Amino acid sequence: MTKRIIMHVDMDAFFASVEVLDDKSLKGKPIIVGGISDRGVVSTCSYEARKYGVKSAMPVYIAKKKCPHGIFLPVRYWRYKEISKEIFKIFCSLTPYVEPLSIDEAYLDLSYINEDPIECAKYIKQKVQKEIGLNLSIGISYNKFLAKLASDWNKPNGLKVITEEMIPELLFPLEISRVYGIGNKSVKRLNDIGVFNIEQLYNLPKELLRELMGKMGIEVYERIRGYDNREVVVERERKSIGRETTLAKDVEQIEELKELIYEFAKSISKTLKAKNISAKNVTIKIKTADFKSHTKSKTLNHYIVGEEDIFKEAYNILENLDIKDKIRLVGVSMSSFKEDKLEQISIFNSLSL
Ligand code: TTP
Ligand code: MG
Repeated sequence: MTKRIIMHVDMDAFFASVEVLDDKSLKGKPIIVGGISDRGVVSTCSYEARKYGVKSAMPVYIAKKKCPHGIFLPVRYWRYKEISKEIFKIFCSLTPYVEPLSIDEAYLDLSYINEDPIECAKYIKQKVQKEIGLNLSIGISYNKFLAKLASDWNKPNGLKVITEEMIPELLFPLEISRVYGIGNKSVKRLNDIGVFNIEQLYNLPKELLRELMGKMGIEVYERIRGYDNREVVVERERKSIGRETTLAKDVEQIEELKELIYEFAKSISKTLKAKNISAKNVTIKIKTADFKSHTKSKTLNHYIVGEEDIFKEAYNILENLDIKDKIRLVGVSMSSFKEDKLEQISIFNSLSL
């Protein structure tokens, strides 16, 4: 297999950094985001608060003891999600091979880009800083395990490359819990036999690891030797793309829905185009005043993507529905997608910072 270039990107103190972004007076302060009642737990905290020993998943009442002057804020998930979407757009502007891991973290496979990975990392860092105003840490290596380890290497605002020559020595001093696949139970089992760091782990025979951790033991044995063939899995496309709404007033005449269906078609068409796909299945969903649902689908013999086409097909299905009751909800969705070829682009020529 040819050598891969995998990048792991992870926002710094994500929820807390978004809070600072939205209220500049919080900058440089110990921010603790979480359930604000004393019975809640900490979601995350700023690096200033980490100095006092506050960390994710810690009960808030303990965080208050450790950092009494901390600023405790509630979780505003919708806002983090909003920012996350913008960040992922930037990742996707570099390569279509993006695997989201969580709201603030992703793997990118750069193997197919003819650009220097460090330049790519700088590009992402600058773009996220300039367009959003946040920092992130980036790790680059030849597999997922090492790329993730690298992004965590010198957080916050870190950038670390791990090459083949550095393995295994670079890993030796690290605690075994840093190895993907070694959870709390395995840590305990290994500690019990006197194994605390990766060097000690490295010296264990494969068979013993299998006995201790089953199949995962073999994976761990390979991982610390620099073998990890897990692919970057691009998020599967949604099975359908659609829009629906409950009407402000129940509707009797289909014609009254014409404008709305056109709006739906326009919006769906925009999403399809952004995703570089077309679709050949159109579905209309209706809920009548008696709360009964009706759906009707049609599979075309060609793929469509334009708003006019989607509107024509959707409205046609609607007109032919035999609905006697008043309509209280209407929806249009498209499915059965065809992916149009992903074009590999030279980012530095086509996108300016
Ligand atoms: P992380 O990336 O683990 O943490 P972080 O971004 O806050 O800090 P770091 O600089 O170390 O990457 O998680 C991302 C977000 O997920 C985090 O901001 C809040 C949320 N989260 C929780 O709600 N509970 C948790 O236990 C963890 C670990 C994270
Ligand atoms: Mg993070």
